[in-house]
Amino acid sequence: MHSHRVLPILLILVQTACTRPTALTAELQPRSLQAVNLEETLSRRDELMLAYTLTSYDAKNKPVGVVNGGWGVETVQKGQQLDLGAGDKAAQPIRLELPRNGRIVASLVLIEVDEYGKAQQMLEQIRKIHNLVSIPVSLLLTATEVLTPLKYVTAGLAASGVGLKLVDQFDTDDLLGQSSVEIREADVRAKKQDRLNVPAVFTGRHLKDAYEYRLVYDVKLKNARIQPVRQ
Ligand SMILES: [Ca+2]
Ligand SMILES: [Ca+2]
Repeated sequence: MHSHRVLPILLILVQTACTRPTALTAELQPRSLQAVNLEETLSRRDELMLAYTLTSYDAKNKPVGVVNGGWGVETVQKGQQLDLGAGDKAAQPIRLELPRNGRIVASLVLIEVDEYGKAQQMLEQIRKIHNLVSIPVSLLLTATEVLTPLKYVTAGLAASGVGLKLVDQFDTDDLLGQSSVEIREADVRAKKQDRLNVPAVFTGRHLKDAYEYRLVYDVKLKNARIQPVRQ
């Protein structure tokens, strides 16, 4: 007869143990962009877009989630400084849960657009999938070789269903720079670090022009309450 009284209490205990009340969520936010020197000096303006991706891996190093964001197309002149964190030129942040004992890779690419229509088409597609979590295509993201930030971004967009023909547009001519940073859950907990500020300098040559862009982005870690899944 005693077992009837014990059972409900046991059930509650089991439920509590299974439901993790909070989990760490990583948020990627582009902060600022400075056009120190343009890629296209003759026209005196560059048309820019950013594509960025968060990719998460579980404790077994299996890719488990991916989200994408995009910004642009914006025309800039030499010396111009853009605030990407707020205002009418702001870039929208993307968020993804950091798996327990796993990691997240934040990746960004800066593109100088030559085919405006194609770039707009691509950004429209990215806007539709903004912040939607997709299951990554494991094959593309579990390679043993070191992946470039560009590969993370294109794999992320492909996983989210953005047309590969559009993704192919990121040819090397247009790519001004790429940057990645990795956040390991164990490190975050150990150091109690909640924000990573990443300055990236992109330099290179295109024909006779030497360009230089300075991009700052950050990855904030937040405790997010995870809703238990209702059965
Ligand atoms: Ca160009
Ligand atoms: Ca251009």
